[in-house]
Order: sequence, then C-alpha cells, then structure tokens
Amino acid sequence: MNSEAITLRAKRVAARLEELALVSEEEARLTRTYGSPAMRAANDLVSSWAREAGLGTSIDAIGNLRCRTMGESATLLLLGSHLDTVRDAGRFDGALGVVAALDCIAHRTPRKFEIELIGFCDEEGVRFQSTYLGSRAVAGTFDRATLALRDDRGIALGEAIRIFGGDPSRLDSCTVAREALLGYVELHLEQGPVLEVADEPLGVVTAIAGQSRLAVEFRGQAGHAGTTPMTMRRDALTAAAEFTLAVESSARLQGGLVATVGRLEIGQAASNVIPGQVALTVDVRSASDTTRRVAVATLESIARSTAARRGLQLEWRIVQETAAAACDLDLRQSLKQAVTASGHVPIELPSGAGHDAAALTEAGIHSALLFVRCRGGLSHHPEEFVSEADLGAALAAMDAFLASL
Ligand code: HGY
Ligand code: MN
Ligand code: MN
Repeated sequence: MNSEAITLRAKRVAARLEELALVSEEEARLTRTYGSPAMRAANDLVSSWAREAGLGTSIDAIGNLRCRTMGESATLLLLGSHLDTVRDAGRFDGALGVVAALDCIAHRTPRKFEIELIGFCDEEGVRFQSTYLGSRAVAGTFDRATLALRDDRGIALGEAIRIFGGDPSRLDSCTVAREALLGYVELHLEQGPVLEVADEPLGVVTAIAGQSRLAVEFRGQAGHAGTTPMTMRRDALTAAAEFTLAVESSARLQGGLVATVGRLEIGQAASNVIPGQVALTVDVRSASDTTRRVAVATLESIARSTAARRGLQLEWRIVQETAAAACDLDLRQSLKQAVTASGHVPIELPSGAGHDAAALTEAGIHSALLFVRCRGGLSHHPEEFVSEADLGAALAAMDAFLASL
C-alpha cells in the first residue's frame, strides 16, 4: 500500500483513539475499569466501527468485545488487546491494539483464514486487583475463585459480571475453539525506552515478564497522636513505610527484577490518630520465574520480621501470579519479516509489562506481540504518546504480516 494511503489510515486511527479516550468514568481524565458504564460505551463505540468494517460483533459472557470477519474459512487468527485502562491513563495502552488491528482487518485482502478481533474487558486488574480476567476467559483458564474477589465497594466480581450484563455461570462460552486456531497477535505500545534508544519504530517481543500481585496488611493499634508515647506505639504506617523501602532496596539489589508498591491505604486515616491498619499492594515482575518467586519469598519474610519487631500482625496474600511467557517463535519470525518488508529493522526485546498475550500463551495459544515506539517510554500516564508516523509503520507491518499468513 502506498505511503499516502498508510498516512491517511494512521490519521484515522489516531483520531479514533482520541475519540475513544473521551469514553471515561472520570471527568477530564481517562479511566475505564471493569464493568463500568464507560466500558460498556467503549464496547459500543468500537462495535460500531467493527460493524462499519463488515465484522459481526458481540459481547461475551464476561464482557469482552468479540468482532469477527464473516467468511467461510474454519481457520482463525486472533487479534486484539484490552479496552480497560489504568486510572488517569494514556489513550494508547490497550486501545491502540484494538483500533489499529481493526483498521488492518478493514484494509486486508481477504485470505484463507478468518480473524476475530477481541477487546479484552480487564487486562489491568484495577478494580479487582486481578489481571487478565477477559483473556483468561477466552483462553479457558479463568479461575472461578476469582469471582469472589471484591472491589473497594465490596461488590464481588461475580456480581459485577451480572450487573455488566454478563453471566458468570457461562464463562465457558467465552473460550475460543482451538481447532484451526493460528494464534494470537497483539499490537501494543512498548511502554519502555528501548525502541526510542534504538531509533526504530517497531519491536518484536521475545518474552513477557512473569508477575506476582500481592495484598499485604499491617495491623497494629490505633491511638491518640498526642498522648501515646513513641515507645508505646504499634504504628501500622511506619511498619508499612519501612517495608515499602525494603521492597525498593531488595529489587535494586537483586537485578533482573522490578517491584512496586502501587497502592497504600490507611484505615480510618486522621491527622491526630496513630494508624492502626494499613493495606498495600506489591507488584513483582521478572523475566525469570525463579528470580520472581525467590523475591516474593524474601519480601514475605521481611514483612513478617518487620511486623514481629514492631508488635504488629501481618496478613500476606498472593492475589495472582502469571508465569513469564515466551512468545511463539514462528509468529515472531513472521512479524520480523513483516517489519522488514515494511522498511524497518525489527528490534527484538522482552516486555516488562504484562499483556493479554501472556494469559493466552500460558494456556498454550501461540501468541506474539508487535511493539510500537512511544515517546520517552512513558505509559500508564496521560502523556503517553505514539506518533502518527509510527502508527503508520505499525499498520504497514501488520498489513504485511496478515498478507504473509
Ligand atoms: O501492568 C501491566 O504490566 C500492564 O500494563 N497491565
Ligand atoms: Mn497497562
Ligand atoms: Mn496494556
């Protein structure tokens, strides 16, 4: 396809991403969490674009958007990414993979396989702290115990699915048939600096880091800030603070590992009350599952010794663990050839970020990721940005990939 046509297509993808970014559950910033009215509106908007492109659309029993070409072939390729976002998100994380793939489907020369485009309903895990809800349902690996997880308002996931219009008793119906499944390919912004440093727009991912998501609670004794001597306190916040710094220093020392305390909540917080209860989350990632598991065990023993020394109780819970996922070699090769065919050098790199491709890989579905450069490697931030030129490079590479199958 000539570069002028690709430029026009990239402009339209960019415009659609701007439009989709206005679909938010918060004023003046982009937040779209599982089961919210904004998620429903996003499904509706992308469905309308998919129907314009001649695809059949539906919402499955957990709330994923499912769009499918209507040809006769039994062979199927999955494309897609997630439509949920973090809080105060950028407009590219997730949505780029859905909107750009839809554009490539709309412009492809029909081939001997069908395509199903999926907008996954919860990859970030913001509402229930458990990621890959939609992709695990599609992969057939959804853990029913997850239905009991509760959000900040105490609503269980099972109930949230019903409120959203889904049916937690029919999650098996979300599972994609494996016969004649070519695999899954996801286009995603890099969310890191490697492509910018390499001065290349596209990367082919080798593996996705494994992650452990933990919920930790320190329970001490609330008390009067003015009358309780320092030697008589069982302060949950200072314990949590000491542990948080230990999370950072352990990851720094270890290497090949990242660990983050992303949420910390003080129960009954008040300026004149000694914090009696603090709940926090820990996100631990590594390309090596052994490194990650050892790190989680080390952090647990640090938390326990910190609590014991300060006379506090500790609750330590592993909310969810996902193994590191090696991307499919054949699909990687096809993507590399497609990037080359579109006139760029395919940079190979691991992904520190999690992706729905990890959940599908874990279930044995051949999966691969095509990364596109983002400014400053910034993501999970409203200023995350992918240029139209790089969008165009990604469309051209995806076109070449689809034509190569
Ligand atoms: O957290 C992640 O790695 C992804 O953005 N969900
Ligand atoms: Mn994300
Ligand atoms: Mn993402």
